[in-house]
Amino acid sequence: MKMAWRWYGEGNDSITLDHIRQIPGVEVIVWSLHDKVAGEEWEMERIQEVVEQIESKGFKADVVESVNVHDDIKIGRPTRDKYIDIYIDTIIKLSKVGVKVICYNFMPVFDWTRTDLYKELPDGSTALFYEKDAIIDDPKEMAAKILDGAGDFTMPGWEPERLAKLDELFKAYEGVTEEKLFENLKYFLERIIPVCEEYDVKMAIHPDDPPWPIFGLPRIIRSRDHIKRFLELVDSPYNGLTLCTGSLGANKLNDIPAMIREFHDRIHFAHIRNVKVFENGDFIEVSHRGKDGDVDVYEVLKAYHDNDFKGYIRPDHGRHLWGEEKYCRPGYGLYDRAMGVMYMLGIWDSLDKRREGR
Ligand code: CS2
Ligand code: MN
Repeated sequence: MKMAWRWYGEGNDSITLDHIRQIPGVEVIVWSLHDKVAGEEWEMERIQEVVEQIESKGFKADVVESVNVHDDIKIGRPTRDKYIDIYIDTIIKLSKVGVKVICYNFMPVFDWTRTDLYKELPDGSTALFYEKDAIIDDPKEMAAKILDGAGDFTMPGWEPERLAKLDELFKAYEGVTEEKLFENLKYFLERIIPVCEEYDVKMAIHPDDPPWPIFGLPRIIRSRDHIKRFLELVDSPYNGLTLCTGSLGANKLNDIPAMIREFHDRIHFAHIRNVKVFENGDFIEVSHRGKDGDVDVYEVLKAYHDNDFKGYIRPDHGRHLWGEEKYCRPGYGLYDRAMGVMYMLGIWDSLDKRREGR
């Protein structure tokens, strides 16, 4: 296992590489060119600049999250080939600077969706919250609410440029059923995976968050059966998973340790996040400690450890603590995620010792 940390880049994250250096055990920085919208070309100079920043502080830049997929690819429009060519160009460039894993998602229109970015927990901290009844059926209104709540930060997947064209996008998705979305994903994978094999870059799809359809749009990476079907679309180790316990964990029917035991050889990147799911289906993100929520983080890590997991692990969202919500990105503060790293390393180290029979 290699411990990783998501960093939004210089001038785009209140947390610096020097902060991250002081968190024990973090070896890899998960990065991206966050100003790039889906379908835009990534210039080699920009890529090299970030990789140099990361490496100059002693980290590896092995994981990119995300290279976003243009909606035309998800919709299956004729223009998709042009965008797939650009995607392939980015994969090849990233391989040249030593990137090993690319995380992406295939959610129509939106990335993760929440109704409140700063919901107060009983201990006074705040966290991302999803209230089923507060999902506004009109996605435009919902988007405005999310962007308003995010303050000055842009939210990945909720870029204002894209949202300005929301009506048009929703129209284009008419007729894109779950079946069609699977077909379009297969088309995309059949073109990119041979390139990934040649250049040794593993693709790792992120599950849908929340793991059910919203705004009438289909979502296809959300349960064991959906994931199995996905892996069979192109049966190559390069067609793999980012297994996010927070996304899948919002549906209590998902047995995440069992999924890890079944799919571990196709999991390249593990996102560890804990969520507390309420009776009515609402959920809130909580500390990484298993007892604080409904994700049994110990069993999750044990499933990886038992299978000698060699991929990357990062703490996913955390709560905002000690006033940091004033300046950190929603879900991406320093303190709770740093504690999450230590909690995970504590479990991992003790599993190592147990294996040695100590
Ligand atoms: C991330 C996702 O913040 C998060 O929950 O795990 O936004 C993730 O980066 C994307 O879905 C991957 O494309
Ligand atoms: Mn995640």
